[in-house]
Amino acid sequence: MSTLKELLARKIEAHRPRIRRLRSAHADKKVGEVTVGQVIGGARGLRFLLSDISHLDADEGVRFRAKTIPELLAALPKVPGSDYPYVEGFWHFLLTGEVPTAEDALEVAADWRARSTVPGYVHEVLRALPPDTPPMTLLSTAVLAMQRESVFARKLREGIARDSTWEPMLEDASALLAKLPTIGAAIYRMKLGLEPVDPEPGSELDWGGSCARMMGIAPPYDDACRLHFILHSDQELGNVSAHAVHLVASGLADAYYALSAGLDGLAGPLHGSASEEVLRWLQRLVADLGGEAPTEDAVRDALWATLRRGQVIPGYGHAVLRATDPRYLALRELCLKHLPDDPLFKIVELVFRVAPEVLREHGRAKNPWPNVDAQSGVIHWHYGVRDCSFYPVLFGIGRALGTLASIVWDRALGLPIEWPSSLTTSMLEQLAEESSRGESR
Ligand code: AMX
Repeated sequence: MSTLKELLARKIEAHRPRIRRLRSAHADKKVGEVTVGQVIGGARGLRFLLSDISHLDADEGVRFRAKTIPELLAALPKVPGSDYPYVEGFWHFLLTGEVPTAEDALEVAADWRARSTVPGYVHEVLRALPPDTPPMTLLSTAVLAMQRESVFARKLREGIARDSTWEPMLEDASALLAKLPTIGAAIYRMKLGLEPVDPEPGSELDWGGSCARMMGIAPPYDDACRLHFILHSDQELGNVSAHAVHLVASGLADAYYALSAGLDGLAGPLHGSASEEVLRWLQRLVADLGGEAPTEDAVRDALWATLRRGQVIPGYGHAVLRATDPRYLALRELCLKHLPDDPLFKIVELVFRVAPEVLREHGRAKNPWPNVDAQSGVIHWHYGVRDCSFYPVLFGIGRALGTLASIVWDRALGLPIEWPSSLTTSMLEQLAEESSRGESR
């Protein structure tokens, strides 16, 4: 057994009594109330999911295992020669809540490297799809195509004890994570007409660095990948992709089915493909300027023109956050270090200065501040990733970390199949009337 798995087994044993006690002694305690607005408003603010992997505060942003992003980046062991941590160490941290040593990170790195080769049939499946198939569809298809490899599904068929299901879930999660950069890079290369490659034999490169290299991009893009994957890993459990993974796995579907579903959820423009929309929006602005230097006034006009067309400003707003996304700020720091003079980054900075005030004046968005996607695409663009439709793939690779860690814990804690109740419109109207009558009495 690896030291990570041993540590995780101990953590799970220590955690199980807490859940058993909550179930047996406190199951009827109230967490909150549900309003009609929440039922028809996307369950916003409804606290009904359990996740110890990450938590999102409206003002402070995400905390991974109780650490803010700056705390996390400071605590995790760094890749030698880099200011950024091993994603492998982050995986250890997400699973166990304990800050790993460099040796712990290297143990995961060696495990993932050993399983990083993607079965040949996956490349054949991808090649069989029409050339205009979007990269996100290719990623989700590749993950689903590998479902036949699932150890979890096989163990279930063989009749594994419920308490032990987290072990094959961890096995599948590790096997999948090991291959995701290889798959992502293969999709990127395929769109450029290049053959897929495996990580270089004998290479000591970490997961993030290896993804950059397989895409054919030199350092410091390695750092951009490391940071990007960590920041996109999770954002509590209610967001579309994380919830989809958790929901599908709650029916005891394996990690391949669950992650593929989560990636499908991530593909929408209000969620994971907003970074792609941001890049398109910036390019349209540059084209409209026809060589003129961008100014605050030009950006303001472009923002208003977008809003007047009834469209959203991509990369701005958030379902939960009510402040600038700290993930945006972490990526901005990387931009200021590595690409301060990039023309698109300069426009992103202009948008940052103008958009909050425009959105406030527009008066619809509850949060006028930028989210992670306002900043991420410009980094990939700078390093030569010109196919914006590929950006959500990079988001998806990162999102796999948090969501797969979550479903390992879901099985460890024996969480049941999810089924919140629905109401009809008439029932809601009746409830609303009864409540109004009660208030006027
Ligand atoms: N530009 C213009 N209008 C916006 C807006 C934006 N960036 N953000 C929200 N609004 C509008 C909504 O469309 C809604 O309009 P309506 O009253 O006509 O229906 C109104 O403001 C209230 O919405 P909200 O409660 O503030 O947001 P929400 O929780 O419904 O949606 C989100 C959140 C992210 C989908 C929304 O802010 C949005 O569409 N942003 C742009 C797309 C984007 O950046 N998505 C990425 C989010 C992060 C991620 O998942 N990667």
